[in-house]
Amino acid sequence: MKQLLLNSIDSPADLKRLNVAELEQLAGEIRQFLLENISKTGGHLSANLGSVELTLALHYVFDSPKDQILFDVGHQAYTHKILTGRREAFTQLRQFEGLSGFLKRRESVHDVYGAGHASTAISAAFGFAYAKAKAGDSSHTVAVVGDGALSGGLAFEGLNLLGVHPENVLIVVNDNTMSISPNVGALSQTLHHLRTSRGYREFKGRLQRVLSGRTSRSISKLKTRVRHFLLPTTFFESMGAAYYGPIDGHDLPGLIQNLKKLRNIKGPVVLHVHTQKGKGYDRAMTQPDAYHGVGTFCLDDGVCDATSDDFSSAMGMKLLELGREDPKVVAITAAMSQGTGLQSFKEELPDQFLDVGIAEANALTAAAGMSLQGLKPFVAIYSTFLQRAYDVLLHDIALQQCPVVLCVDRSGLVGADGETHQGIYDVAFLSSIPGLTVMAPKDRPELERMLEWAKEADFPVAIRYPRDKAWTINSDETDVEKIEMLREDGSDHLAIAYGRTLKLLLDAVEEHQLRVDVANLRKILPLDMDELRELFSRYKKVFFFEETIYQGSTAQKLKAAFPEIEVHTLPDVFVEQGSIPELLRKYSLDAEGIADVLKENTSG
Ligand SMILES: Cc1ncc(C[n+]2csc(CCOP(=O)(O)OP(=O)(O)O)c2C)c(N)n1
Repeated sequence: MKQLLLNSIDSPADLKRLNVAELEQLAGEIRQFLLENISKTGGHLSANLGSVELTLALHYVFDSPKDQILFDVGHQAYTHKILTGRREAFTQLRQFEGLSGFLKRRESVHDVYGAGHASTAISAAFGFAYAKAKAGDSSHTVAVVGDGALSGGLAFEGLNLLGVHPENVLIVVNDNTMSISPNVGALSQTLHHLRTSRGYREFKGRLQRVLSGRTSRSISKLKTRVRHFLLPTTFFESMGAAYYGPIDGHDLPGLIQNLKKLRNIKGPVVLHVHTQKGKGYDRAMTQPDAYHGVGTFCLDDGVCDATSDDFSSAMGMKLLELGREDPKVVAITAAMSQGTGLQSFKEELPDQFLDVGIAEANALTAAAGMSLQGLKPFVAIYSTFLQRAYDVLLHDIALQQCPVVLCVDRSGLVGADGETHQGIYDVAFLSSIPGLTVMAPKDRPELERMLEWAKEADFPVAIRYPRDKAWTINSDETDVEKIEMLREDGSDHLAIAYGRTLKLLLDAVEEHQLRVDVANLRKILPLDMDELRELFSRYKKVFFFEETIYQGSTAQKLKAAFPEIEVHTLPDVFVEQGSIPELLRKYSLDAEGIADVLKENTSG
């Protein structure tokens, strides 16, 4: 398809010159554009295919950036990026120094609020509207929130706040029935009921006919009154917001008409929009979860099956084995069963599996309760999303010494998702929690042994592993709580690391034939200072490498205890997007960077 209209759209103002038929043509062109580009760069496919008309209608009716449109998570905002002057940057989507896959204030004045993590838009929109009301600014504030993001506690807190305030916020609930996997929870059932209730739809139709001709304000009031009389109050109404919908989120004229009507209603208003995730690409429509986030792929053939050789899958397979052997093992996810490798567990042992929705603190607190009743919960969670659960980890799990196991996936650099998703802070915040044991395997067999070991532990354990292929270094059987010597050839230099960095360190030593002894730290919390002191005392010089920010790092603790050692970490910054090798290169934590440090110190 030629992109005749799309090529003339460089800002929302260009959009406003089009009529509805042209907008519909543009929606088709945008879908084609998304498919062509995402298949070449990778990115979030299904959510973006599903939100094309909704985003067009929002930019058609509202006046961005004066009116502020906040997208929750931001992974579904590609059409917004296209319409706000960033079309040509899509060849560099999610690439190093390229266009972000999420919303970023630095990237455009139209990205009024940055995002990457879910469920923030309603609270943030309240904040915008509150401040604007104080300043006498009458522009509109819109929060676009998925049904999945609504399962997060922060979204409920936002609604709870908004419902008793007069601030004008339009919340557009983009309901496609999917989180990444099918959405879960009671609210998801409520949305389903609203979408499918025949009585309600017929009633709406009749009411619409009766009311045609009245002003939108009086329609709104009358509708709510009649609806309350005939039907149970919707969830949103009981939270103090006016509720409209559900409407078809691919019907541009309907969307435009409704948005125009609702933009002038005072107070919090919810517009429930029903969309289809993956719309316009058969494979994504039938498997929206497999096409949620994709790497590069061929449009004719679709994406290949997910890799089964990474650390996430290795964790999932081992946990499945433990779950088969012991019915007390429970696997818990916060809406990430695919990404954390729990899909097979979910299918084979559904009675031992729990998806709590995008609710990380809820996952950990529920696990705490289970563990005190004799179950053995394993919570598989990305490092970046564990940030949401810091308090409950400290207050519920560590303080009470609940024997919960945290499988901290994608710890370290994560690549193309960028700043919002890097797993480089967990060492720092986990270190500040007393009573927590944190392990980091060097390879797949060690991950499996740590999972076995953690299953028997009667205290909380976190096992952190990277987003990477699960390699095997050896099949060592020594105590996983002790430092492992991997190379000892009489050198007076020792290099020590853990996890991915250890693998890169070994690569560096082998590729450059460096004469350095190598040790695997394995247990990064609590550090056994006596063991370390004894080890370090045998060497003239010790180097420590770690893929995390410096503040709060193991490196910082080691440096404080042993000032003579040399440590290398990431700087204390928000690390940008790029492939993991590119980022490791930039920060000299790849095999080359490590080799440079060691060569400089060991030559001569
Ligand atoms: C706090 C947090 N946890 C998990 C995620 C991972 N995640 C990204 S998108 C998504 C699903 C969002 O579903 P929904 O809001 O319905 O949007 P859709 O993709 O269906 O359009 C999840 C779980 C996240 N971004 N933030």
